Amino acid sequence: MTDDTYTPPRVWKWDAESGGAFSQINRPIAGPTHEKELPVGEHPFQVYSLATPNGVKATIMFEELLAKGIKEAEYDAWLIRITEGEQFGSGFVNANPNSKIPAMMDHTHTPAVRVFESGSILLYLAEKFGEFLPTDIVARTETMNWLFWQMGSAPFLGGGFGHFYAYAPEKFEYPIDRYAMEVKRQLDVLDRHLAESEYFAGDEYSIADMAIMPWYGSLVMGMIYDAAEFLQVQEYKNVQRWTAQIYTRPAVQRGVKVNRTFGAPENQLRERHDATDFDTKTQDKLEAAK
Ligand SMILES: N[C@@H](CCC(=O)N[C@@H](CS)C(=O)NCC(=O)O)C(=O)O
Repeated sequence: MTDDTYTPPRVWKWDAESGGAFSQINRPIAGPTHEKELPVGEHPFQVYSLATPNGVKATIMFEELLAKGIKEAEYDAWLIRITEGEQFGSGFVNANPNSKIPAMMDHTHTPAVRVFESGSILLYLAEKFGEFLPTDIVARTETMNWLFWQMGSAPFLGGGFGHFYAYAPEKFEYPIDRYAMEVKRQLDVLDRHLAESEYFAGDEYSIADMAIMPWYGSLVMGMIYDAAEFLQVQEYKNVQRWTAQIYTRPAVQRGVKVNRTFGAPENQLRERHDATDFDTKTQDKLEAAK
């Protein structure tokens, strides 16, 4: 133990100046901070998101459905800048009372149905269109096992490891060590399963793969937290094989660009309202960056 260990007071108080990458938006209370309606485009589905690992699960699913020729899955994707507190606008809070991206409205119903939590969005669309969720009870259950595994496990990667390794204002050995151990254990869980199985639910690509790839695939590709060497991600050969297989799918390549505001300009499509946006608007970004 070091000299600067913390003794919690009897009652926790909100210190708005606590620092760290998200200190400006973190609050101990829910609900809206300001009035702001959400925009609504012309398509049946309206997505409100940002291209974080949670956000791209939804846009990957839409692009996969469209790639199958399902025109009814057309969508508008609007940008929600979470570092600017746009998730606390009244319209967004109506779509997701938890103020987290991604959120979605299905306007094929009157009134429109709200869908929040990335896992709920994936399941809703899979059931609505009868795709990427096996009907056989064994394969369907295995899909759900891994879908729910992702929802329960990724907070240890993002909120635990990622927060203390990359975002916290100071580095402390205890939390980094604890969460590095847990993330390596999780990677080993995935690696052992993928040694036996092509995809998470067997030989069919499913919503479980779409949920897990943006977190654990991005981690083993060194795309999040700059932690590839620290976690020795090259050891997880089966996760590497599966990631390469998924990441090269054209629909995945499109989905990860939607609502992206960071990284290479040619990979940023801030809003998506039409399939041709990928050709024109990302190209504009490339030109602007020259
Ligand atoms: N369990 C949620 C997690 C969503 C989530 O944590 N979203 C983050 C971005 S990756 C967010 O919106 N953060 C804004 C905030 O915390 O205020 C899901 O899977 O949809």
